[in-house]
Amino acid sequence: MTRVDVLSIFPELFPGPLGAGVVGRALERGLLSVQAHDLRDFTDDRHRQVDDTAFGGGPGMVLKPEPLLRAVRQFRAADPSARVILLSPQGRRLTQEVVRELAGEAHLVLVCGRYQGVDERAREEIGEELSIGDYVLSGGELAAMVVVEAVARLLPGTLGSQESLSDETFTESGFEPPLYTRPAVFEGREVPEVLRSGHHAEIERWRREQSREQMRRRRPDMVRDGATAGGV
Ligand code: 4GX
Repeated sequence: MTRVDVLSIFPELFPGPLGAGVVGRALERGLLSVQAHDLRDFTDDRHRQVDDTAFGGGPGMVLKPEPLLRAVRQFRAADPSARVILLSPQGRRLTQEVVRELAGEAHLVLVCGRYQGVDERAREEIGEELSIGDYVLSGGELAAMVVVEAVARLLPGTLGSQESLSDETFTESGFEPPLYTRPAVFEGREVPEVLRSGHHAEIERWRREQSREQMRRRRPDMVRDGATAGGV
């Protein structure tokens, strides 16, 4: 993934937190570009209206199909290989496996809904939905940022890309082994001897055991005999 276009009624939220740290550096170095577009720029009425009430009644507003699809069609026409994804609690769950898949795409278009959701016809035409988890946000923008952050750290030249190239299955899953830095003794609590031994093979083995043990205890669903599930 080298290019991300985001469609939102709050484009000013970007780059936001993506401007700092590993992703911020990738943006600065031009390894990645994130461009936010204002959905209102794709309206054609005086009031630049992006939402309307729901047929059938009920509370809340719905994003109108015309501006959304005008934007999405324009992105697709400019780049037929662009992968267009709607952030939605009803989407496929984002896992590290999905993150790796998306890192292999050249161009993502992330569509951020607001309100009660988007018109079903727009949703159908977009075709792909992704959820960052089973909870309800008030808009797709933070979810889009989560996707970009997770994917960007796998891009060549970033820290996460080093990790994913190694076979450190457990650390890539987020189950870091216990980490220690100086001092060797803190308030009477010592750093495990093996880490100070200088025996790299033993250290590696200890770290794997620790990561696996933590995963077994806290996320047994991610452990399969000898391997890990959940996409890592
Ligand atoms: N993971 N939300 C989107 C509005 C909406 C609803 C349906 C499209 C279809 C969320 C999540 C999330 C709240 C973003 C509802 N847009 N997005 N918004 N969880 O909760 O991605």
